[in-house]
Amino acid sequence: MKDLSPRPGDLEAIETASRDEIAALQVKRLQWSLKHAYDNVPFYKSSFEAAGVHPDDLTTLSDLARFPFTVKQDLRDNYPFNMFAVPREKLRRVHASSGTTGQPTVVGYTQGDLDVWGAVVARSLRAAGLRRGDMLHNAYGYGLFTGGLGVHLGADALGLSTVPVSGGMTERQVRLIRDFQPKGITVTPSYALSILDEFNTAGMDPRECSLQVGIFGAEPWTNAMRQEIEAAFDMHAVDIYGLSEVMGPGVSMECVETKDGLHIWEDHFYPEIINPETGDPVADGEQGELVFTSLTKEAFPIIRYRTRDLTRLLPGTARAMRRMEKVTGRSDDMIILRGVNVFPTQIEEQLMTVKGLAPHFQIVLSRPDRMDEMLVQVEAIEGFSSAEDRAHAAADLRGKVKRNVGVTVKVDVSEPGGVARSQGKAVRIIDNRPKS
Ligand code: DLL
Repeated sequence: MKDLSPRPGDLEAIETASRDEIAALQVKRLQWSLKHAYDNVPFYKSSFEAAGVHPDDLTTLSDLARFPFTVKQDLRDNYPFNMFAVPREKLRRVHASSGTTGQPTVVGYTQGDLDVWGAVVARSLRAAGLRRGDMLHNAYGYGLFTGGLGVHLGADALGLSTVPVSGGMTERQVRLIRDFQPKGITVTPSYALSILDEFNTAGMDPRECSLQVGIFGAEPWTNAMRQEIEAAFDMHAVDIYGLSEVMGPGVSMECVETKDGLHIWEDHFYPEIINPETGDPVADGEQGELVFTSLTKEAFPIIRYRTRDLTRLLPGTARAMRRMEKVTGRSDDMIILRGVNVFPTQIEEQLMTVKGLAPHFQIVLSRPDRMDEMLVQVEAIEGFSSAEDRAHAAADLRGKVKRNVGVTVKVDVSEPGGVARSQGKAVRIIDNRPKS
């Protein structure tokens, strides 16, 4: 793999600032953001008042813990535009969640917000090793989802040659990578695996392609998956994180030279980790739920937003700003199977160590006999798909999940191609349990 580390002069001043400088900037920006939200969004005025706090009460970073949380339901209750702090005409962009699980949530951006978003995504792409003039194949979906257009903004700000291919039409993805020779690809890790399959189907060696770095996010993925993708493509694989409510992609980013968790762009997004049960902040280094407060957003300030993503905060390494550990899962995705907490990423980790299995998987939950059951659907790779090989792989995976995750599961190994493919965010859990 090529060395993509930054050269002297590549970084912005804030990326090497002292903790004191960062904290001073955060206090100033938090004061602005709390006041902006309170003065312009009736929801925040009433939620602050109900909690007995006023924006003037914040004089140090720890005062933030006195302010109330914001949760997804608050955004739904204020559908579509009541969370905005600027008149509708000041919006230059609106994005929204797909709304498949209820009322969609809507977010908005002023021109100033789009400029900041472009700047943090540009910083993220640079942390991945891309530089002005490089070509980027952007396979995140374009549309209401923030992935495609968010990355595109940052790629423009950095000065990349962007191919806005979006998700889907996998054959064409491979053809364009072959013909255009991009240096980087932005895509969900699960869709990257579909693209990888397509390389093999087309009889092309992915290790021979031009890609030097893949920038993967929008869904959880493991370090085991990183190794698999890096080996298959002979390229770096780095993690990008974000969520629409806070901005979109580019809230935090892993640096290609260290690959040790994601640096949070703390000059724009203030992170906290809380105990999800009590809501109390926990110390850096401790696991819990990630909470964000926006520091500079104009159209859609967000105060103490509970992401439901589970991680912990770690000190900065390649950059001054703190890191968050790779997100292992969302509290929403946690399966409680006979008293044991299981995340899909734990199944992924085990699956990657079983010979003869492809990295695609889905988990089907059912309750045949008042007891929950988990079926892991996986598939064999070519050359390992005889009935005997598949039975062997199933037993191996079952044993590993039992020993290392602590739960008994059923495993179904299908022929190659048997598991549904993702073109964006993978659907990992199919819940067929009766709704209680
Ligand atoms: O997924 C934004 C994004 C686009 C991030 C492209 C990175 C790349 P939402 O659709 O609002 O926004 O979904 C946000 O996706 O709360 C996490 O649960 C999950 N997520 C995003 N990035 C990662 C990641 C975009 N790197 C939700 N690792 C978040 C694990 C991630 N989970």
